[in-house]
Amino acid sequence: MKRGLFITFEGTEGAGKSTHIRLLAERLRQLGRTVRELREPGGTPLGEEIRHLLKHHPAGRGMTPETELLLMNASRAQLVREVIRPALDAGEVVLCDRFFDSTVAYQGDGRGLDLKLVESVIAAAVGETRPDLTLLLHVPLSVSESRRLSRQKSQSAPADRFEESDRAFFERVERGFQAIATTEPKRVLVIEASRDIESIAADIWSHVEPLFKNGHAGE
Ligand code: Z5A
Repeated sequence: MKRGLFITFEGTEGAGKSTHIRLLAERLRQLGRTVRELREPGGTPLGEEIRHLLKHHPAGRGMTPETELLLMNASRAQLVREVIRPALDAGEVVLCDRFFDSTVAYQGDGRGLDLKLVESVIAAAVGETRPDLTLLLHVPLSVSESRRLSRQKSQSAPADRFEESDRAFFERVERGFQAIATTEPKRVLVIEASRDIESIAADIWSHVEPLFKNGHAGE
């Protein structure tokens, strides 16, 4: 069976995930690759509705961590089956803005849910569909906060339940991401993302290009 390449981008808010997915997708398309840009939660019509519930809907106020865990993974189960698996089977490159590592970091470390429970729900959502490579963009919390504030000033963004969390929550999330990188160094690469955009993009490309040269990604 032909198989594409599945790359996920992780990291705290404003770390640059969307920016670098866009730049990498452009570069790969120039080389003739078919690229899917996805985001989580979301990425399917159903998933986008779930995203709205999770982030913006007034009914989400008071959402329990368990509900949050299940909704994130309901969106993911749909995305994996409706989009990611067919795209990979067709030999495409799938770039996803967040995937299951975010659940471990946010619902596990951030919200304090039992990590075994978190992992079993993730397993039900993704089965054998796992990223080939995860790029964990790391910025200090102060950089994440200032990028968020400048975005809030420049756009009239709707209230976001996650952005209302306190600093201690984001510190736990960050520690969660670092623990994942330590546990899975082969899959998860930490990219220092407080540098200029061009240097980060070059760094990312230096990790992605060999995957194509080694014939890892078919099309
Ligand atoms: N969540 C969860 O709890 N559990 C899960 O399982 C999953 C998600 C999948 C999704 O929010 C929320 O869901 C998220 C975690 C939770 N909540 N939080 N917090 P989202 O998708 O709306 O938000 P995000 O993933 O955090 O994305 P973001 O805020 O848009 O950040 P980003 O994509 O990493 O950054 P960006 O948009 O590329 O850049 C942000 C700004 O910084 C922008 O103006 C850029 O031009 C600028 N930027 C980027 N790079 C640089 C550099 N290098 N220098 C200067 N400026 C830069």
